[in-house]
Amino acid sequence: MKGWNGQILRLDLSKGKSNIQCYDSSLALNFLGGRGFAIKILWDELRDGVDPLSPENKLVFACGPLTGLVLPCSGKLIVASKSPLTGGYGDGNIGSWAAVQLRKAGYDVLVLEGRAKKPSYLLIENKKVEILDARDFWGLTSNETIMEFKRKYGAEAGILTIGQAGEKLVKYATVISSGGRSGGRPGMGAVMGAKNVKAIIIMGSREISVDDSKGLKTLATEAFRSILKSPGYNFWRKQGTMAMIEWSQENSALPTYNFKEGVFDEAEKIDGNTMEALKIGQNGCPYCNMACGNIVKDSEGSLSEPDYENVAMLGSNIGLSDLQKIALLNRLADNYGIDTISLGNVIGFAIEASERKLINYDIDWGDFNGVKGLIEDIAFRRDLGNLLAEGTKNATEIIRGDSTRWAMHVKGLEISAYDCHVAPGMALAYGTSPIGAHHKDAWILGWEVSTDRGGYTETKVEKLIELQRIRGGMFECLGTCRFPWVELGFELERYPRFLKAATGIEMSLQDLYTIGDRVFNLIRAFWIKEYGTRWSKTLDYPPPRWFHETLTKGPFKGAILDMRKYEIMLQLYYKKRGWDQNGIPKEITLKKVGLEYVIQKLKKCYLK
Ligand code: PTT
Ligand code: SF4
Repeated sequence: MKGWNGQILRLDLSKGKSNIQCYDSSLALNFLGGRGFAIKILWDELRDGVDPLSPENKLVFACGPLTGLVLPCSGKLIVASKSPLTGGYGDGNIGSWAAVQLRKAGYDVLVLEGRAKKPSYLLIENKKVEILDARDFWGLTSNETIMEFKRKYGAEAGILTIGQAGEKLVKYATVISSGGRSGGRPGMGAVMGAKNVKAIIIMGSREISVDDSKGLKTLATEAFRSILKSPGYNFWRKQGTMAMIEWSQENSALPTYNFKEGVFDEAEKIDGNTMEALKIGQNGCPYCNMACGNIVKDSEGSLSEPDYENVAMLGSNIGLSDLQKIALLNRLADNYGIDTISLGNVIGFAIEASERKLINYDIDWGDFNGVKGLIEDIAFRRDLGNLLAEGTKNATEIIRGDSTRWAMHVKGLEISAYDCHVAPGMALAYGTSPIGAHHKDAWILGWEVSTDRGGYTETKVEKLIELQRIRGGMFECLGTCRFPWVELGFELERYPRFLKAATGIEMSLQDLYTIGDRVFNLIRAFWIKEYGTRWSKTLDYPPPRWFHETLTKGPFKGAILDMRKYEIMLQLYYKKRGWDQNGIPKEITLKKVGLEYVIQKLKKCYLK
């Protein structure tokens, strides 16, 4: 095969052994790579009901056929596992030189199995694979770990690491890669910590073999140029995702006070313009000329890379309006290796619980020092931090009262930074996201705002499925960043051409969407198999707060989601996906997308 390396590197940490598995073209043609490979491996190999933090769970790092090629934004890697936060399928998309190096070392996928006997790090250098003692590095922040390993193995080494939160099994700990990139919101860092793996160092020296290297070069040159020439490019380079603060504020979607409101009175103090004034540098993933990482100095003078999600969740959502202080909290999250979205949610939840006197803990909106201390307590699982380290959904089971009404999650994964009081389509995107409440599979909000904001329409359901096919399907499987398309209007038609030049295989966009549907159905089957009789369509509902509490300010004052209409839209979504009224894929659908082998297991799990 060209384009794909055709090899999976497996490490059994319990036995201290590695082996290389060659896979055949049917895996590549049916699942493409990245998320497709990850869910196929987890479906085929995990025992039903496996404890996510046990040695039996597997942690998969999967590249796509475009990962690591000199093409725009191709340095992306999927990190996936059964999630300790949600109990379902979990993954994240991380920009990293480790992605490029893994492909150059000759592999498309790395699978970690078992558990190392002592804290370890993995050294992968082409065919040489070693499990080494990491006791000297255990307890270091992610940044310290990366610096140490860069000193030891050189600046070119691809590095993936966890911070202290991963070591302490915080349920929303992430994997951090060099340059402040973080991935795997549903606790992929905790799975790595449970395997006793502090870091993975990857160095490869092979050329990734492609079908038409000359053709690929021509396409790449054109593509990089087209990004540079796009009208939005200069502004994007100035603000990146931070421009979204102003947009969300204008459109009443900025999460404020634990998603009570969609506007924040002090939004200007935390927006992209304020960030521009503080900006001292720019960072990016491999082979990217968009470089969306904005570097600022935080309130202690250290460097931090605030993105929209980080600032909204650790700013307006917790009532904090000092951007440099927010940047400091963001740096702490990166250093400890904690997902900022879940973190901003659990902190907002804790402040609200304190306000309602459901917990005996003194913390208020915008209380920077209190929040800073709480983040440390979460990372090290101290006091209240130990409970919050379990995530909002689990915390409601201890805190009780009416806390389930304002615990902002779907299926256990905390909501990303878009309020949905007036966004039924976005609420459905969260409800049906394959990993719990994340925007990555279908950020329909922009389209919704510019078309039919309040509508619960069939067109909206169709748009949502289209976005899930492109974002959650095609991009997550190809192994490239979606931002050139999302932010700068880069044409989707370029991707089948890249794929043809890389692999020699001709696939239309429609073929790629069909793979996306296969992947989506297999992920859904995974959830249902794991949840068994606990599965219910209400798991596809957004949090009750948006149905029961109106906005009290902003352009949509008084607005609320309508549960009856949401249910109608959800049923329409199921129908279009070929799922039954409980959201379970029908036999005919599974056959249509080539997942016949799933049927028996699904029936057994759901009916038992
Ligand atoms: C992603 C989620 C996001 S989505 C953000 S900001 W965003 C937060 N970033 C965090 C961070 O930083 N540090 C931290 N400790 N926690 C963080 N949690 C949050 O994680 C990310 C970019 C972004 S920035 C986005 S939207 C796009 N996402 C892509 C995607 O999902 N797929 C794809 N093919 N391309 C994408 N391009 C963009 O990549 P998760 P990254 Mg991330 C520091 O990982 O788990 O998916 O959560 O990967 O390399 O940081 O790039 O406004
Ligand atoms: Fe990474 Fe941003 Fe470039 Fe995407 S646009 S590859 S997230 S730097």
